[in-house]
Amino acid sequence: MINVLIFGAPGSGKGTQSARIAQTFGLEHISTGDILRKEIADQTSLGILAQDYIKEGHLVPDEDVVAMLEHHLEGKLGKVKGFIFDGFPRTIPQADALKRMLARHDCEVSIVLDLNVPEDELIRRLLERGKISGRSDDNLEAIKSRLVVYNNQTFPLKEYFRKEGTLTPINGLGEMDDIFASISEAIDSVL
Ligand code: B4P
Repeated sequence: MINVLIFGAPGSGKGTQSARIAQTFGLEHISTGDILRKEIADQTSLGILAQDYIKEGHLVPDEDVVAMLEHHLEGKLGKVKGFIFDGFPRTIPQADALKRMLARHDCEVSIVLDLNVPEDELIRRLLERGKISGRSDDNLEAIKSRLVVYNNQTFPLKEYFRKEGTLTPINGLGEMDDIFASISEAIDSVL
């Protein structure tokens, strides 16, 4: 199995590139943001819990996101070609949990794509999307909070994956096709 993690700040292009990676490499796309938004739309108990965290730009508690992910992977681990994990893990406890889940099926993280984009461009992209997305967190206040949360809780994962030897920096600035070409080259190198 090949397990690709895409890592980057809000607005770095994780969702956009993950969809193409899934299609080109035949991987299952797991976006914890999309799953949570679906739970909110369906007003499940998880959705009701998650909606205020997301609106404020905070992370949903680790135990809830890990349980949700375990549920989504159930029956698939070891049976599909691989996964592209988009927006998970976002904290060190989540990274440890993913490692344990994969290890139970003799799998591991193959590569971590680290999309780098300057902060002013992240804000520009998210405000632009906010004009049409209807997302509760695509407004300036929530975006600023998401960036603080990213810097405090998610950024330390770079060092975690650097130590594991899987972190692969990708320039996330520029044309989407050019970024995808760099990503494809990186994934090809671990296939
Ligand atoms: P996500 O849905 O993961 O949202 P995000 O990090 O803000 O990134 P997103 O995928 O939307 O943006 P992208 O980089 O694709 O999470 C939302 C919330 O859910 C979190 O804040 C948190 O509350 C919760 N959550 C999710 N996962 C969690 C977890 N594991 N633990 C706890 N809580 C969790 O960029 C998108 C924009 O940039 C698009 O408009 C796109 O068109 C544009 N773009 C992309 N590439 C571009 C390029 N090259 N040039 C110009 N624009 C580009």
